[in-house]
Amino acid sequence: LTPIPEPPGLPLIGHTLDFLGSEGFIAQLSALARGAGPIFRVRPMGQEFVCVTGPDLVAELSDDTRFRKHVHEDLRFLRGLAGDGLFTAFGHEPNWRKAHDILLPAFSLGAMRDYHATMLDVARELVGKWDRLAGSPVDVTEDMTRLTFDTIGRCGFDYDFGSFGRDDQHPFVDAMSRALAHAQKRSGYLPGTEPLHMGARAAFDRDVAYMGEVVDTVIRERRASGDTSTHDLLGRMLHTTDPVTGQTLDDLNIRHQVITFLIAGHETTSGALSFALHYLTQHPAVLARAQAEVDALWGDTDSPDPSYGDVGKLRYVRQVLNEGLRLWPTAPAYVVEPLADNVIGGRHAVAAGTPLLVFTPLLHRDAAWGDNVELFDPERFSPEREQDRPVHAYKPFGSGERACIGRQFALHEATLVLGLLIHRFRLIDHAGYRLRVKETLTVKPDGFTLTPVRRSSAD
Ligand code: MNH
Repeated sequence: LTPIPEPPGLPLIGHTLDFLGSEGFIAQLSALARGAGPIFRVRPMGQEFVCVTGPDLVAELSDDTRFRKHVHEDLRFLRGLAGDGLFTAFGHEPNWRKAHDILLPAFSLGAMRDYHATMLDVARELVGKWDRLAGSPVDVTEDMTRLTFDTIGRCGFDYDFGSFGRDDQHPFVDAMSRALAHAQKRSGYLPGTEPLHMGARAAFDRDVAYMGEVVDTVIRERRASGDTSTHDLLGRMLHTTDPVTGQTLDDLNIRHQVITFLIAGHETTSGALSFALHYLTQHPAVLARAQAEVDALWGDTDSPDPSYGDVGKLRYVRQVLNEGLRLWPTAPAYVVEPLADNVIGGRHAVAAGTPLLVFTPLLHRDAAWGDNVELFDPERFSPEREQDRPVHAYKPFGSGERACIGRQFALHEATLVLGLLIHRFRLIDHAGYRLRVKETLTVKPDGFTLTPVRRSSAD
C-alpha cells in the first residue's frame, strides 16, 4: 500500500494559499491537479479531501456497493436552504428514498412527452424576444437563465415566473445566485474568521427566507386550486403515496423539494446552453453542420413546429451539448465516500467516510480522450466512436443512484432550444468574446453577449 500523494503545502494551513486569490476554485484545483496526477490529497482551509481525476479510479468510485454520495461541507451548508431535499439529503435519510421513488417516474424518458409542449412554449418566448431585439446584443447567459427557470417553473409546478416579461431576473434567481455564491465563498473563509462575515451570513438568511416565501406561494396556490389531478412534480409530491410506507411526502419535505428543483432544475442547464452557444460561435464548421441538421428537419420555414420525436433526431445538436458539458461540466464536482474501509487503485487505503471528490473538468480532459483534449470537437460523441469512448471518463451528471434525476429533462430542453435558436438565427460574436468562467458552485460563461440576426434562406 502507498499513501495518497499530496502536493507540497505549508504546515498547519495546508493548501490554503493555493485557494486564495482571485482565481476560482476550478482553476486552482486544476493547477494543483496538473502537477499531482489522478489522485491526490488536498487540505484547504482546515478541510481535507481526496481529489480524483483518473477514469480507472472513477470507475471504481462508481460502484454503488462500495461507495455512496458524501454530503460534503458546502452541501451541508446548503441544507439551511434545501434541507432533506433530494440533492442535499443524506443517503440514510428515509426521505431520500421516499422522494426518489415518488419522483423518478416524472423523469423517465417517456415523461418528457408530457413536458414537450410547455418547453416549446417557453422556447418560443425566447425566440420572440430575440426576434424583437432584431440585431441588438443579448446577454446570452441571462436569457438562458430566464428560459430554464421558467421551464422548470411551468413544467414542474405549473407556475409561470414570467421571466421574459421583465428586464431584470426574477428575484428568486437573484436570491439563489447570491446564496450559492455565498455557500462557495464561505468554504474559503480562513478558520475562525466567521465573525468577520456576519453581514454576508445575514444576507444569506434573508435570501433563504425570501426563497421559502416564493415556494410557499407556489404550494399554497396549488392547494387552494383544489386540483388533485395534475401530474407534474408538485402534483406527484402532494398526492402520490410511497409504496413502502403508504405515506405522501410531508409538508416541510415538499417545501425542500420545490426549492431543490427550482434551483437544480435551471442553473446548470442554463450554463450548459450558454457554453454550447459560445463554442458554436467559435467553431463555424460545427455550427454549419448543426444548422444543416435542423434545416433538414424543419426546412427554412418561419415557424417550425418541433415534435417530441424531432428532439431525438437532433443527434448532432445533442453531440454539441455533450461536448460542451465535457469541457465545462456545469456542476463541476461530486463527492463520494467509501461505505467501509477500502483500498482504491489497488494501492491506496481510504477509511470509511473519507470524502473523495471527483473533479470532472479534469476527468473530462484525461488522456483517455486523446491528445487534443482542449479542442471542442462534438465528433467525440458520434455514434461511430461510441466504442472508443472511455466509459467512466464522462460524468457531467454524476454517478450511480445519486446521479442527476433531471438528466433527460435537461437534455430534452437544451436540445430543443439550441435547435430552435440555430435554425432561426445567425450568432454574431460582435464583441469578440473570450471565455471567462464565473463560478458559483456551478459554472457559467461570464459576461457573454451575442447579436442574434435572423437567417435568410441563403445563409
Ligand atoms: Mn442535476 C443531481 C448535474 C440538470 C435535478 N445533477 C445532479 C448531480 C450532478 C448534476 C453532477 C449529482 C450531484 C452529486 O452527486 O452531488 N444536473 C446536472 C447538470 C444538469 C442538471 C450538468 C444540466 C445540464 N438536475 C438538472 C435538472 C434537474 C436536476 C434539469 C431537475 C429538473 N440533479 C437534480 C436533482 C439531483 C441532481 C434533484 C439530486 C438527485 C439525488 O441525489 O437524488
